[in-house]
Amino acid sequence: MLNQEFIQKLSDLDVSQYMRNVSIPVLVSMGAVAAATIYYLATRPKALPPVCDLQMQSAEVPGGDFARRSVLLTSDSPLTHVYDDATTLYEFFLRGASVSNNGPCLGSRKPKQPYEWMSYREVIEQAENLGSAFLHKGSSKTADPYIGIFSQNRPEWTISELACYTYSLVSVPLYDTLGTEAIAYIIDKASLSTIVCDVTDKVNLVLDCINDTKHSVKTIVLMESPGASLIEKGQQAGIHILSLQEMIALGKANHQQPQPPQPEDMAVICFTSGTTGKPKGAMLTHGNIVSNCSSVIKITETSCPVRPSDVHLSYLPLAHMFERVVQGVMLLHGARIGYFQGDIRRLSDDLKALKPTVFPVVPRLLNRMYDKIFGYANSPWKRWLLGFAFRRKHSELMKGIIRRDSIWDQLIFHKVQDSLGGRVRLMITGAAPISPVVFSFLRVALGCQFYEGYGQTECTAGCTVTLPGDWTAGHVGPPLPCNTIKLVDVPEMNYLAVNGEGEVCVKGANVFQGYLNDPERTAETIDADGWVHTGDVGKWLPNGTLKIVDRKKHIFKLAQGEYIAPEKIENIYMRSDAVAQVFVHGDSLQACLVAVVIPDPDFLSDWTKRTLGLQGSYQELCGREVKSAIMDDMLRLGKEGGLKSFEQVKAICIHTELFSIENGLLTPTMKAKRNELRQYFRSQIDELYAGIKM
Ligand SMILES: *[C@@H]1O[C@H](CO)[C@@H](O)[C@H](O)[C@H]1NC(C)=O
Ligand SMILES: *[C@@H]1O[C@H](CO)[C@@H](O)[C@H](O)[C@H]1NC(C)=O
Ligand SMILES: CC(=O)N[C@@H]1CO[C@H](CO)[C@H](O)[C@@H]1O
Repeated sequence: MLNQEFIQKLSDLDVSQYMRNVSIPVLVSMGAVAAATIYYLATRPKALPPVCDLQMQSAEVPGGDFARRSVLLTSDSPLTHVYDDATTLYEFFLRGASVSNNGPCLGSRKPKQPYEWMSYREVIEQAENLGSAFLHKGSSKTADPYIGIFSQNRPEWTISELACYTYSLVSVPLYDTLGTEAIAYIIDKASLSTIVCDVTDKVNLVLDCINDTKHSVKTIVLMESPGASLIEKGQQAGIHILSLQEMIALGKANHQQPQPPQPEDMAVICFTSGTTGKPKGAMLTHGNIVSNCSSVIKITETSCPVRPSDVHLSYLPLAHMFERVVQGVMLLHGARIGYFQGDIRRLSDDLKALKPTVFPVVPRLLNRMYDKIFGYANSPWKRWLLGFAFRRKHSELMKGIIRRDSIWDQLIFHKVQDSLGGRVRLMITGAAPISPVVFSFLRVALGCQFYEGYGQTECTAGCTVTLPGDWTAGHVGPPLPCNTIKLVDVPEMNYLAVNGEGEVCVKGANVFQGYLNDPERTAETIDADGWVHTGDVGKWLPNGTLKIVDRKKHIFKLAQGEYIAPEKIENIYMRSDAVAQVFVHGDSLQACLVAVVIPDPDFLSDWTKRTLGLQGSYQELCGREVKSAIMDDMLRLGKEGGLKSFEQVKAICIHTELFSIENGLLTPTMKAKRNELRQYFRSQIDELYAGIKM
């Protein structure tokens, strides 16, 4: 759900300065390094205590299918909520208002201005008015509960969402990377009658989607003032277009008492698109989302409790459950949510203005930070120093010490910490796997509690998360307290539950209610006993944590009978600075693998200058001479990453257009559409194989 452009722009965070200012003169000799080490050892603070015995982080549930649960639970029944007065997202806001004593709730800023805040009460009041207007326009819990929200993250998004919850209505996020066809499908599938949009372009997009005569849309609420021509265009399609302000005034004049939801009532229909077929609308209840939030709270309650003084920067798409859960945790505790300006290129400026304490991230952003830090450590001395500082702080981390005030922070890491505002104390990465090397390095460099979660929309974003105290990388932690996990045999890939390996299946309070009006695909995902089958292959580690090792679907046999999991190989090759994207291909008719490689437009010229002494434009460099150098680099990384020789590619070709959602080669969740890629590159692939045979 994170669109391509968005993710690419994440790389524009102002990390370029990190290494330029390393105070080299301070550390002119080894003697100084030794002195610094002694100072650092002398000032070392206390360790953070682990939440449980780290040697056994999950427990087997009786029943014979080797399912496991969190050891933070005292019984086998999953956690549903933490606070008795907060069992729905509506109650989350009320509790936030009370524990913060009506403190600041949602904030936004204009360019170069400080953040301006709305209090909890103001948010709740606006939401009541907006929700009353939804009812006035004909929405109701029983007859017409779905409200579309089609907007970037901003306070009005959250107000619209709360307006739904206040009257037991259901929010249905839309996002533009879905494409018009999918949006039209969703509007129809959910029979949306009201859609809240942030800008005129999105209203036009909706109007384009539904321009046949039969459609469900009656009202479009625009967060800005609609122009006369837009209103007229709406009228022609039988749709009333009005501004959010007008809508709120309408609700104020027709105010209704809140009709709060129950935990088992629907809260969100979260549409996700798979690698094939139409989008699927996962139905999530208040109870689902509350249970997931509660797990996060349970896990961090001693090590890093969220308080009203905490601040979260909202920039990851709200259409994604990951961000929604983080927001829920903040609101419940009366903390503040500041929104980015809507332009990811200004994120670094927003970070400095807001100084968040909680910062959720995605691996792509972390990879870029890591690459840039090392990219600017451009002399052997700086690299050595960076490595040395990392090892010192890492050994401290392994003893449970997390801090930002060591000599290494003052000399080296403070730049990267300052680029996030300097106050971040809690980070979570999710949505995709992160390399252990990058994760460990940034944990050390950022000096805050930094967790990795794993999961999918069908279990409200998460089903495992790493625990406080376990600062090792290379696993995704034990099951959340709100769900159990079992691994199910995948015999064709030789993964067996008795060996602690198999397809990850999840059951618990966070598991969704099925896909909206889609019993067939619901049955494919959630079995009769309530287990969601994720398609990921996992392995239990001896200390009860889960490691994701494979994917069930994308696997094939080479001609000689060896199984290949191409995504694993691609993830390894992608660590090359020169490589932005790679598609590894093979099939059972071939004895070896080939790949299509897209060199990295941002990094290729640096890389060729460094490794080959070559300069030139991207297009020039992508000519023949870089190909073999890139392939050598990939093979080197493959070897380091433990690939067997048949898992290494035998030939590659260079392509210069990134795979994207727009050109149909990626899903809106940024996963490769392997069938499409195979067809698209058919002739290149055939040529590569022909070249190998000769
Ligand atoms: C509907 O949209 C299509 C494509 O956007 C356009 O070609 C067509 O003229 C539109 N029809 C109406 C009735 O507006
Ligand atoms: C848990 O086990 C894995 C694999 O054996 C290991 O890498 C990791 O360090 C362990 N975690 C802890 C906290 O010991
Ligand atoms: C935190 C969150 O986003 N919610 C999910 C629910 O549970 C885990 C815990 O964090 C997943 O990462 C997701 O983390």
